[in-house]
Amino acid sequence: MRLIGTEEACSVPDVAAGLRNVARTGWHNLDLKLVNRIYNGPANNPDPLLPQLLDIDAGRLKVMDENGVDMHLLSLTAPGVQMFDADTANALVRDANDIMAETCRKHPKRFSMLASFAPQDPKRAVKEMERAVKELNCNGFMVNSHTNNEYLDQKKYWPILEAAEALNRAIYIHPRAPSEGMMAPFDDYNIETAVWGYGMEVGTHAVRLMLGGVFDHFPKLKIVIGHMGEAVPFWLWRLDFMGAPGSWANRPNKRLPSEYFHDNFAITTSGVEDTLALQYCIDKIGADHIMWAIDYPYQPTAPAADWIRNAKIDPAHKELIAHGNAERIFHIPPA
Ligand code: 1WB
Ligand code: MN
Repeated sequence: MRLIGTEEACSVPDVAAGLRNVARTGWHNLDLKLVNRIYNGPANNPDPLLPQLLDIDAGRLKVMDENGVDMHLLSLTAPGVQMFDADTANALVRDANDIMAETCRKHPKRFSMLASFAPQDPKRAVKEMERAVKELNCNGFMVNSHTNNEYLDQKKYWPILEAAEALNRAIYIHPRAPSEGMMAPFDDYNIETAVWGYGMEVGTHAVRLMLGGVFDHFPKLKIVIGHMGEAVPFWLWRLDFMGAPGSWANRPNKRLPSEYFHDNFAITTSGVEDTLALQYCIDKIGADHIMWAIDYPYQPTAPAADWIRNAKIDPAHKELIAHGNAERIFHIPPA
């Protein structure tokens, strides 16, 4: 069974150096704890994640080979370029996309890529998105949730959504730590990252897109979220009850949240190796909307690969989740 991991993180030297500089500003931002640990460690004792993030060749291929993983859909790791000023972010994003594209060209059967863009300047973001599809042949886009505490439902970002729809490429919304307005109860418990805060952040982003009426304007726009749907599938019944058109929330959405979720979203399993949760998602949103992912290098490859191979689910569903849906949604040629 072909295995395509769809949320596999990487970095490039200039972005890592840029994050090291950001870590040294003393800016009070919830992502800085993680950025400090990974990018600003002592030179003689770097965080072990850093070399794994930077290796998009032999070392990574070895781990993939040892575990029967056919392909990584690469993406620039969180917080991407979203903590830099617009000019720095734009220069870095081109560099990162070029480097990812180079490794995809070198190993076309092993790597595919989600291109990044810098939402700080939507006009230039659209240019980079167009370049990434037309010149780099990217498979989709990656964005790390909020940018300067703003979400993509805000009108100034709609050109980005419009471009993704026109280019027929999905936007993967990966987590970063919750935005400033909801920092405090995550900060003191150190739960701003994958343990809890990431899911709250992206779940909120997804709800804002649905209730903001974004998909009424961009009906073909595809959004992908990880971590078994960041709890949104579990919440759909209540979202419909409380977030239906004309209901309490009184948002401009024309359809039910679950209708948007079905038509405009797909999820990945990244970091959630829980067969019961997977079966629930299959029953709730359909096996054709779910893709397998490891969350390399933040989670180990062996248990993620063993889990999907041995999961007691319908074998036809398993083929879709392991590779079929990724091939369709991310334009990856079948093996
Ligand atoms: C994730 C986890 C992503 C971690 C990360 O990017 C870090 C994830 C900075 O769950 O997608 C982490 O540190 O556990
Ligand atoms: Mn991840």
